Amino acid sequence: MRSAKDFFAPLAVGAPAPVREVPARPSRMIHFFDPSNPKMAAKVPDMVGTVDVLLGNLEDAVKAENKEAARQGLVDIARATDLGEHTQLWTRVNALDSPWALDDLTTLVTEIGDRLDVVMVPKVQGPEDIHYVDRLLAQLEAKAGVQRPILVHAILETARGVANVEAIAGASPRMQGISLGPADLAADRRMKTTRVGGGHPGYLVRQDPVDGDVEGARAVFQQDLWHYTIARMVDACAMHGVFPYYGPFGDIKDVVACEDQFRNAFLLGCVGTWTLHPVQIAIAKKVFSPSAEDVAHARRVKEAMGDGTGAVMLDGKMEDDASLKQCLVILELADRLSANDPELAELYAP
Ligand code: 1VU
Ligand code: MG
Repeated sequence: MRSAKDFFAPLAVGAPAPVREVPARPSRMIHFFDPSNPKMAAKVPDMVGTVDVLLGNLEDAVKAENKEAARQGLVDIARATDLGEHTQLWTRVNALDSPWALDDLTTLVTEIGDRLDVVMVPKVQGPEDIHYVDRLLAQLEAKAGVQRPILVHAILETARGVANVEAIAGASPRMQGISLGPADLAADRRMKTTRVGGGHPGYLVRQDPVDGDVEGARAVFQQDLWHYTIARMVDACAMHGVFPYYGPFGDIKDVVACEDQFRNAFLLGCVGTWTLHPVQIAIAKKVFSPSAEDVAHARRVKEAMGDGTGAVMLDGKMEDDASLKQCLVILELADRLSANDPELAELYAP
């Protein structure tokens, strides 16, 4: 076990000092693109400023024969694209047990380490995976003269990863966040779904029989397959001061269910989601930006609560310091988003 005193010391001579707090930059949508796909790559410059995060994906969804082209494509895009002030550049490298991960990390950090904000690591099983990446990144940062530490984001997509989620979240000061990876997780758990995220019509609760008539009409309520994992991930992230995210929603055409899934995650504490197709970007922006009504209500509660202690009645409801704290979460988020987005600043204006 590392001493607490050493936790914030660089892991290689010449590497930048670790961050003490994860920068709370907006990351409502982590937009995936395949840097080896010329059509997608061509769209990247126009997406700057319209998404919070552009993520050059090197892992699953990139064909094995395109792995090297994707890696080089990301280097070229990072060098050629002005990302402005408000769009971050992330990557998802290949799994640590794959033949590509070492070259992914080595090439990206030495070639474009100063442009990369976050490295997403798939299929993280436990803190040992983060420790490995932590040390390697420090060595590469030192070699390349990178001035600020590259942060690490873990995907929660194995049963062992879920069992270790608290240890993963606290494994390194580099930890930026964790995303739910429902598709690989479902396979690893031997769930009997065949989808990428979202619900399942078979996972339900049925109303009790009316007057004992089991054949009669009874309402069914579809349940959320992901509630347990998201809630557990949110707690682990909150405990360690890192950010939780929903992951992929594969039914691109079902924009309604996509919005529902994103909103469930938002309400439970997630700060953002992956977007796999351009159509999901506006959904993520809408869901992960608080509504004007919630912001106005939060402001009213703050005003009514004065010094923040005691209890008051507002519209027939009791408000106290606990509801005030929830309102402050909304107001802090609204302020952060408004700083980057004049449209939201206007929407949220008192
Ligand atoms: O109009 P054009 O032909 O010029 O362009 C197409 C298409 O190329 C483009 N487009 C995208 N541009 C930027 N980023 C994207 N992610 C993106 N996706 C598509 O938009 C135009 C319209 O596209 P489309 O509606 O015809 O869609 P396609 O059939 O071309 O592509 C659909 C898929 C889903 C295949 C594509 O969006 C995609 O590959 N998305 C990323 C998938 C991904 O990253 N998967 C890995 C994360 S999920 C995971 O790991 C667990 C399952
Ligand atoms: Mg996966």
